Amino acid sequence: MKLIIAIIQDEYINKVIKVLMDNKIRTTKLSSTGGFLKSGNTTLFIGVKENEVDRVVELIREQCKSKNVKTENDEVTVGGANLFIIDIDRHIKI
Ligand code: 2BA
Repeated sequence: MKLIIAIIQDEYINKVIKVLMDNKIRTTKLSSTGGFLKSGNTTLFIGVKENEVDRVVELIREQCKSKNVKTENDEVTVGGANLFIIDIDRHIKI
């Protein structure tokens, strides 16, 4: 099993959640804040079988895109989604 930790910019979150629900992908949604820009984003925990990872990544990719944001003295490219995919030893539901 894999855990996808997906940090999604707030403007895309409703579309991402909808597409995950439509595809029967389970998710847990946490409110989060970027350390650098200090603006709101949303972190999703998505537990999936290994063979479902690519499909979930594509579903998210179809909904999100990066954009340039001006800061005080600079401009940064903020990813619409930043994904971290990690191995899970076990999932226990009690
Ligand atoms: P923020 O930390 O608010 O970062 C927003 C954007 O600012 C980043 O976009 C990046 O382009 C830039 N940035 C971040 N830290 C920087 C630094 N120390 N110096 C210069 N520029 C910097 P993304 O990389 O697409 O990240 C979007 C959001 O995803 C981040 O919001 C953060 O909440 C999360 N994130 C990205 N990479 C992460 C990581 N390695 N670990 C944890 N969270 C991460």
